[in-house]
Amino acid sequence: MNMAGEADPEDVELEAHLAEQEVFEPPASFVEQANVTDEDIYEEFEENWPECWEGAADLLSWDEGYDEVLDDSNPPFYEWFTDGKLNASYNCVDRHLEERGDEVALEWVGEPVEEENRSITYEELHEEVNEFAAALRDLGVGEDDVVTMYMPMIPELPVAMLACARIGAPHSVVFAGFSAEALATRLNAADSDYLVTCDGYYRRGDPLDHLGKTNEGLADADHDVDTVVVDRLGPNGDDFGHELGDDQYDYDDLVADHAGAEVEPVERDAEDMLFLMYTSGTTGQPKGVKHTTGGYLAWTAWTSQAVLDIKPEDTYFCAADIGWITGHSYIVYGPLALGTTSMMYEGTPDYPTRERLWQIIEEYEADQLYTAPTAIRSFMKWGEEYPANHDLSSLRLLGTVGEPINPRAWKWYYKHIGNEECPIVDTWWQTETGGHMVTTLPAVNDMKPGSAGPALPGLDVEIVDTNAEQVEPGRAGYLTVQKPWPGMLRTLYQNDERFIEEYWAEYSDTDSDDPEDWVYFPEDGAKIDDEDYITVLGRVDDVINVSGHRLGTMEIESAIVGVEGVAEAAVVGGEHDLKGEAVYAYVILEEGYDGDEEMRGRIVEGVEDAIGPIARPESVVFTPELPKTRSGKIMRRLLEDIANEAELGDTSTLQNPDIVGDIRDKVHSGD
Ligand code: 6R9
Repeated sequence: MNMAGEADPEDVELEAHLAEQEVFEPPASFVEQANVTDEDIYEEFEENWPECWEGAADLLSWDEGYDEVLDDSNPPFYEWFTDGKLNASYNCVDRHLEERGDEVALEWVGEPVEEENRSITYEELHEEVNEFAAALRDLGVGEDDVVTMYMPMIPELPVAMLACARIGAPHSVVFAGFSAEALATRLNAADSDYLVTCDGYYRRGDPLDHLGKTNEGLADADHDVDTVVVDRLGPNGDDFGHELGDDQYDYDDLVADHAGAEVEPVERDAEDMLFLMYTSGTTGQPKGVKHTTGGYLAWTAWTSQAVLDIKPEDTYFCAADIGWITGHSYIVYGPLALGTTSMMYEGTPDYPTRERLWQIIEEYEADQLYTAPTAIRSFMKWGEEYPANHDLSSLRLLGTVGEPINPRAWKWYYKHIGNEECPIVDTWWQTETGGHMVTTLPAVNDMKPGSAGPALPGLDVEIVDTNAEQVEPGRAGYLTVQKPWPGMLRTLYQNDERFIEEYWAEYSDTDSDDPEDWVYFPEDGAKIDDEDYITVLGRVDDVINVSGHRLGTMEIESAIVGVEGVAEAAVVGGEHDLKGEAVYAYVILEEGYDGDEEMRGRIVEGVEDAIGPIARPESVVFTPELPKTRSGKIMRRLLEDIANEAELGDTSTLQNPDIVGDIRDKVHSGD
C-alpha cells in the first residue's frame, strides 16, 4: 500500500472537484411518495446501534430467527444475525409467488438481432430456477461447492445464480469480457469444479465466440471442470463449429430433463457464503471477496428500498453488468428480494443507435435508472437530442455508481434525463461493502453535485489523516469506516491474513480484540464538508478505475512483462474524458527489440489476452529507464503526472532524475 508518497489525495482533489458546491432540494413530487422520509433516521440509528439493523433483517423471510444482531467478539471477523437461517433464492423468488406470481421478475432486453426479449414472471422464474437447481444437483453440485459463471447479460445468468443459492452452492461470477486466462485464474483460485457459460453472445449485432474463449480457459484449469453451456446464438453460432466435449452439457437439455422438478430451498446459516466475487487489488492476485447470506441480503434489500426507493410495483432499470458487484446487488439480489420488476439489457448504449437506453426506458416505463458516470459522460458528449426524442417521464429516481461524478455530468443527467424532477443518488460503495455506504437518502437530504452525500444512517465513516486523526472539513484525507455493517465482506476466500492486511491493518490495532480498535480502510481518498457530505476523490492504492471497472496496475504490468522482448513495465492511470481513467503503460524493452508498432500491438494483445479488452492500454511509451527511487521503487506518481500533463512533483529522491524529462518529451511528441 502506498500511504506515503505515491497517491496523495490532495492532488486528485484539485482536478475533479473544484466546481462550486450548489445545492439541490429533493423534488416535492418524489418526497411525497418516498420509502424513507424521516430525517430522524440518522439519530435513531445512531442511538440504537447495532439493533437498528433489525429493520433490514425484517425485510427478509427467515426460516429461523437470529439470536444476536451482531457478534463482534472476534474482530474483524464480525458475524451478523447469528444463527439465523434463511435461503436467498426463497427470499428472491418463492415468497413473492402468492402476491406477485404473475408479475414480471426479470425483464430481459436482448441485443436487437432477432428482437428477442423475455418477460420472466416470478412464477416462471421459480420454475426455471427449480429446474436448473435440480440439474446442478444431478451434476453433483453439493452445498458449499463453488460454481463459477462466465456469462454475459442473458437471463440464464441470474437464473443460475438463484439456482445455486437455492442449493447452498456459492457462485463466483466472472465478467464475460474478461479473458480466458482470467477465467482460469478464478477457477483455480476458488478450486471450482463447475462452470456455467454460453456458446456466444452479440456485441453490436455480431456474434462473439464465447465458448472458444471458455475452452481456452478450461485448458488452463488445474482440475476437471463440469461445464454447462447455454445456447444463446442458435444457428448464428454454427460458424464457430463447436461441439460439446465429454464433460460439457447443454443448458436447455438439462432443464428439459428436469422439467417440473422442485427443489426445497436449503436452509442456510446467516453467515454461510452466498457468493464469491473476485476483484482487483494492489497485488497481481485478484481477491476473492466473500459475502454471506443474511447480512448481504439484508443490506442489499434495505439499501434498494431506502436509497433506490424501489417498490414492488416499480420497473427498475440498472444498466450495469451482472458480472460486477453492482449487477449482483442491484439487478439481482436487492431488487428481487423486494419483489420488484428488475430489468437487464444485453449490448451497449450506442447500438443499434445512441437512443438504446432511452428507447428501453420509454418502452418499459422504467421508474429508476441506475448507471455509471462514464456512461453519462458519453451521453453528454453525444448530445441531448437522443434522450429528447423519447418520453422519459416515467423516471422517478436516477442513480450513479462506480466512480466520482463531476458536477457538470451530474447537472446534465439531472436536467436532460431527469427533467429536474428526479433526485440523483450518487452512491459510493465497493465490491467489499456489499451495497451502498455513502449517498444521500433521496427524499431526506439535499443533493450537492460532485459529493456523494453523508454516510448512510447507522454507519460511522470518518475522513482521517495518516495518523488516524480526523481531518478538518474541506481537507483531503482517507475514507475509513469505524464500525462494522451487515453487508460487509467477511473475509477473502481462504485467506484471512490477506483480509486483515488489505483492509484493516492500516488503521487498526491488529493485536486487539476490542472492536473499537478495528477500522476498515477501503483505500479511497475523500474530504468532508461541514454538513458531513463526503466527496470521494478516488483510489489511493495501485488500482485504476477505467469506466468504473477496477483494474490492478500489477495485473496489467505482469501481462506486459509476459510479452516476449519486454524487460520491465510500469502502468499508471491517466485522466480520460470518457473513461475517467485510462491505462498508460511505460515499457523497457530487452536488447535487440524495437519499440515499433508491431511491438506495441503485441503488448496490447498481451494485455487483452491476460485480462480483457477493458484493460487495453491507451498508450504504450517505450523508454530506456523508469524513474526510480534510490531504494529501487518505481515512482508511479511521476508517471501519472506525465500522463496527466500535470506539473511534475518532486524528483529529488530519484536515482535517475533526467529520465523523467526524457519520458515526458517522448509522450508529448507523440512518439
Ligand atoms: C460499486 C463499485 C469500488 C471503487 C471505490 C471507489 C469507486 C464507486 C463511487 C466511487 C466515487 C462513487 N467508486 N462508487 N467513487 N463516487 N459514487 O463500483 O465497486 O468495482 O469494487 O469499485 O469504485 O474508488 O473504492 P467496485
